[in-house]
Amino acid sequence: MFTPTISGNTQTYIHIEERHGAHNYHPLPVVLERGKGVFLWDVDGKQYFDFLSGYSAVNQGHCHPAIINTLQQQAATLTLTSRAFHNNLLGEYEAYITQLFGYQKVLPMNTGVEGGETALKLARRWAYQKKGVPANQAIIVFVEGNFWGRTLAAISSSSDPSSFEGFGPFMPGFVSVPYNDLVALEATLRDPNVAAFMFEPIQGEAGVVIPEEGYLRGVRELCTHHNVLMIADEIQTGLGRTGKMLACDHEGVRPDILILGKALSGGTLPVSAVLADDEIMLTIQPGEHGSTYGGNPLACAVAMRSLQVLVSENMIENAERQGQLLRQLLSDLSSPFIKEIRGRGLLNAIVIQHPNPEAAWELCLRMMNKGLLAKPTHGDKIRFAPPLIITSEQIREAVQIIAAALQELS
Ligand code: IF1
Repeated sequence: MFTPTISGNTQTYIHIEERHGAHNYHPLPVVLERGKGVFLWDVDGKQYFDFLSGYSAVNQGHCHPAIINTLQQQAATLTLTSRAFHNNLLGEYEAYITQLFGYQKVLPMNTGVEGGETALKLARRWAYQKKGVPANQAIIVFVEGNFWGRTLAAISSSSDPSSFEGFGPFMPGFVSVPYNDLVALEATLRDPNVAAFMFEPIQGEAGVVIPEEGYLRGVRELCTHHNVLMIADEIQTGLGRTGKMLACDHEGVRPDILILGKALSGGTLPVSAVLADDEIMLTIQPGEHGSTYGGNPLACAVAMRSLQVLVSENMIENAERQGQLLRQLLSDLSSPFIKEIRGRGLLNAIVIQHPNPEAAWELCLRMMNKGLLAKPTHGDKIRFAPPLIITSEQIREAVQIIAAALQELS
C-alpha cells in the first residue's frame, strides 16, 4: 500500500484531532490552512488543486473576493436577529431568489438536510390539506442510492447500510424505488396516499449517477398525472455545478419543491433554501416550522452575492465548457485503470478498475502527493468537481497530475 510522505507539522495537527475529535470521518492525510479560487494550501505551504470543492459548496472558488467582502461588511453590521423580529435583508433576499428560480415563496434554512426535512414536512402538510390523504398516512417515495444528509429522517430513506445501520427505529411512511426506473416509479405513485417523490436529478454521493435522457421529464409527467409533488434535491447538482443553473434545466422540468444549499453561500456558512408556490408553502403557518439562524441577515447578504457572481461571472457556462474539456482529456489518457468517465458540467467521476480494491484511495493519495485533492466515493469512484471558475489551462495542468498518478498505480 502506498504511504505518502507526511510532514511532522501535518502529523501534529492530525494527532490533536484524533485525540479530541469524534472519529466520524476518514480524511486524506492533508491539513489545509488557506484557500483561494481553485487552490488550497496546506500547513507546510504546499499548493493543491481542489477537485472536491467542499462537495460542491465552493462552486464560486475559495474565498471569492466579492462574497468575502459582503460577508465582512454584513458581519460587522448585523448577523442575527432571530425571526422574532424582521430584518432589512430577508425580504430583499426572498424577492431575489424567488424571482431568480421562478417560485412564489422561499423558506430559508441552514444546512442541506434541514432543507430536505422542510421539503418533506411541506409535502406531508400539502398531502393532508390539499390532496386529502388521511392523517398520518402520507407516503414519501425516494430512490435507492439517495443521499440527502445524516438526520434520522434522511437515513430512514437510505439504502446504504453505512448510513442507517444501528440507528433504528426509522421514520415510517418512506418507500424506495430503483433510480432511473420510470416503470417502478409509476407503479408506486398509484398509491393515493403518496404525497411526494424526492430525488437528486444526478446522484452525487452514489458516484455521479446520471439517469437516462428523458428520466426527468418522465418523473415530471408521472408526478403531475398522479398528483404527487416532485421534489428535486439540487443541493449538490444545483447552482451551476452541472453546466446549467439547475440539473433539472437539462430537461426543462420544474419541480414542485426545489431544495438548494451548499454553494448558496459560496462555501462561507451553511445556507439552504426551499422554494415552492403558495399552494404548498402556505400549508405551514406561523409557529409551525423554522430555525434559529434561518433567514439571518448575514446569510441573506452572502447568498444574494453568491448567486449574483455565479451569473455575472459566467460560471455556469464555464462549468459546461470546462467539464467537456475535462472528460475529453481524461478519455484521451486511455488509462487501463479507468473503467468509466461520466459527468455533466463540472460534476464528474471516474470509475477505477484495478485488482487492488484500495486502488481509488491509493490514487487519491498519489494525486495528493502531486498537488491535487479528490476523494473516492463508494470504493471505486473518484469525484472530480473543481470550482466552476477553473480555466482550461488549469484543467490541462490538473489532468497531467491525474495522469502522472495513474502511471504510478502498479
Ligand atoms: C458529509 C456525501 C456529498 C447532498 C445532497 C443533501 C445533503 C447533501 C444531494 C445534505 C450533503 C455532503 C454531506 C457531507 C459530504 C457531502 C456528500 F458524501 F456525504 F454524500 F456531497 F455527496 N442533499 N452532502 O449531497 O446537506 O446537511 O450536509 O448541508 O460529510 O456528510 P448538508
